[in-house]
Amino acid sequence: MKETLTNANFPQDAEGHVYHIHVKRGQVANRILTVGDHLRARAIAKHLDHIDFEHSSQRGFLTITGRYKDIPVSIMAIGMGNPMMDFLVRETRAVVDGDIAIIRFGSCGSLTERAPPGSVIVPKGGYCIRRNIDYFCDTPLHSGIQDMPYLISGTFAADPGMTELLEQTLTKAMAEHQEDIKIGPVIGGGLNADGCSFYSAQGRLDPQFWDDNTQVIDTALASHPTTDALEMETSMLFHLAHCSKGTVRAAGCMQVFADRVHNGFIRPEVVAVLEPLVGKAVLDALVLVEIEAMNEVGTVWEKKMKV
Ligand code: R1P
Ligand code: URA
Repeated sequence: MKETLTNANFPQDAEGHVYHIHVKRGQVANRILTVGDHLRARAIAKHLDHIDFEHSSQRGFLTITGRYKDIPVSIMAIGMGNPMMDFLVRETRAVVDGDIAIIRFGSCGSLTERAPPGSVIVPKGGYCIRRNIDYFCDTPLHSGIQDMPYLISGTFAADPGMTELLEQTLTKAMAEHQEDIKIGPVIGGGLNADGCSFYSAQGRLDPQFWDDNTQVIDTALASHPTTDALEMETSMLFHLAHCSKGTVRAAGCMQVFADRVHNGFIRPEVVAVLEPLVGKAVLDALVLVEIEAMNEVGTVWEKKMKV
């Protein structure tokens, strides 16, 4: 940590940089495309008209801000897991004026034959699967849930309008794709599940650990039979948007990497075709979202008058 921070409740430095993402007002746009992987973020940033700002924080958050089709957007890589999404949503909320539209573009495991590796899932909502620490601890504090190794939450809806736009731009991009490598289809209308772990909470068996997770996917599907995707951040994004008092709108899509039905995995040459195409389609959807952009005076994307 290099800067002097004030306010233990919401630490910021003297210039207004937030603690972990290390951006200040005017460096993040009202439209945000977020991914887990830094290389994915940099590859998508190649589609921008130009880049006005780039910063990689000490805590591993990458922010790239510029314009796409002349509209200010930020592409932000956050790493993996629910807490990273919490940092993203809260710290960007603190430095952006007005409403925010966030689309996450991740990778996932698929629970449906309809979405093999190479396809893209656009969930209409999501929920969380959490390892129940009380089940595994020496002396449980809570009665009633101590015999459940995993807790399945209720659902949070994605923004319906943004989700529809995303499905449209993705479907169009897939239809226009003509290379030999087969990708698609786009699968919408189902749910995403965020596991709190890539391993135990997503039902991966690991003999090195006590996990009691052979039933976790079936248990989740019993409550949420339309679950298509398993990953780690998108449901948290929907949850935080739901709790943002109406100021954050969110949608998400994920490229299917892991086939959890037949136990397969996507090949690198398919990712090489799929990822840039989906990234561009997400940008196309993001700039169509109707949202009032903040006053650009003093921002990194401010258009300077030629003198
Ligand atoms: C696990 O491999 C990671 O991949 C998925 C999961 O949500 C988790 O973050 O998304 P990203 O590819 O965006 O990181
Ligand atoms: N990301 C996940 O979280 N799970 C998978 O199975 C694949 C990608």
